[in-house]
Amino acid sequence: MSHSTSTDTRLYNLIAAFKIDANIASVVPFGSGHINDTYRIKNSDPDGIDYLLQRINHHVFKNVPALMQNLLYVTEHLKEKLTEIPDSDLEKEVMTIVETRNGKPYFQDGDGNYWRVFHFLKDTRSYDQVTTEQQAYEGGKAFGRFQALLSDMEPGLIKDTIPDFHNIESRLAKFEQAVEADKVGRLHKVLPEAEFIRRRANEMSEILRLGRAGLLPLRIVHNDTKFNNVLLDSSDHAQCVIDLDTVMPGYVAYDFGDSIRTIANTAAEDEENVKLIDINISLFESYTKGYIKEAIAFLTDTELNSLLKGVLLLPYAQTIRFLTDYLEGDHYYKIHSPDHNLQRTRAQLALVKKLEESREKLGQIILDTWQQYKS
Ligand code: GN1
Ligand code: MG
Repeated sequence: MSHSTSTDTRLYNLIAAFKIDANIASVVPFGSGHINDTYRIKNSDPDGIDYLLQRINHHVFKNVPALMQNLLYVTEHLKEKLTEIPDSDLEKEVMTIVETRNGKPYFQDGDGNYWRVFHFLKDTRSYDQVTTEQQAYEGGKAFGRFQALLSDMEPGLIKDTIPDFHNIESRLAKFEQAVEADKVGRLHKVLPEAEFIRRRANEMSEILRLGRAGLLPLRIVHNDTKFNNVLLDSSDHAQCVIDLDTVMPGYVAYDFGDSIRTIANTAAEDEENVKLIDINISLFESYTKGYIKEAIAFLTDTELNSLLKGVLLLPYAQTIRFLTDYLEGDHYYKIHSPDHNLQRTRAQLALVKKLEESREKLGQIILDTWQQYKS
């Protein structure tokens, strides 16, 4: 194994634990995730396989063996389903997990950190923000199809990797605890934001109530459908859904809402100038078209009606999550400036306001799209 001297030899020792078939040219940090640390392992043979090495954040994902077992089940199921679809390319459309030399899907180092390796998907790209209708449409298709392919998976196989991940009542309770503790003395800076959150608490719990009443089915969903969790090929066609750590039972509206949070926003997730934050209706429409095209295979009427609720809920939940982390002293999300979580909070809050203003228009687009595919 040859490698550049500037690269941490610690990483090379880790890599040696995995069944990697490459002469390594370089190992460099990769991507913009807020939770795990990711590196790309480049093969010196341009035709050989490149790899993705990740340190799994075990403060966030407390049961890594269960998490990796989920990933094995999910990727196997996806591959099985795709073999039934003509022209599928399993290697390109589903993540491939590389096992360790001991046959395990992860490696634990001497410091207790957990590492895993995937095949790197070459000639793909991900975007933090959407710029074209085609990208939005492809994103919708990718997540709709992802849900459709998993819709016949045995839900009991999948363990909760983060319990109550999108449970808004539990998020609100944790937020109130953080307010109460005011551990780092930041509460006085965020009183209007706290008030904004409280005013909407009851309305935003509706998806949970519908679920409890048995009106919304729990399905295996992705739960982290930021647009940068879809890889597109060089001509901007969706190729693979990634970041499967939160694939767990949930409601389809969670995925729809979390996608719209990034896709229809005219600005970045953490935009400092909140005046730039608005809803791009045509990108919303394109995403909705792509999504319903695939999801119509399994979506119930109540689920269809829940999609708009998800559109409001997910940015609202994200506001709470960023603000809670800010109040607790920034232990969950990676931050790039001291008040980053406050900036993120305010940007997501501005997005909720804009979505509230457009809710009727957005609801109509969902219904019209559904009608078009039905007829
Ligand atoms: C985290 O790791 P990343 O950046 O894909 C978070 C999501 C949030 C997102 C906000 C496990 O996702 O839930 O929506 O940041 N993942 C986890 O950008 O908390
Ligand atoms: Mg991600």
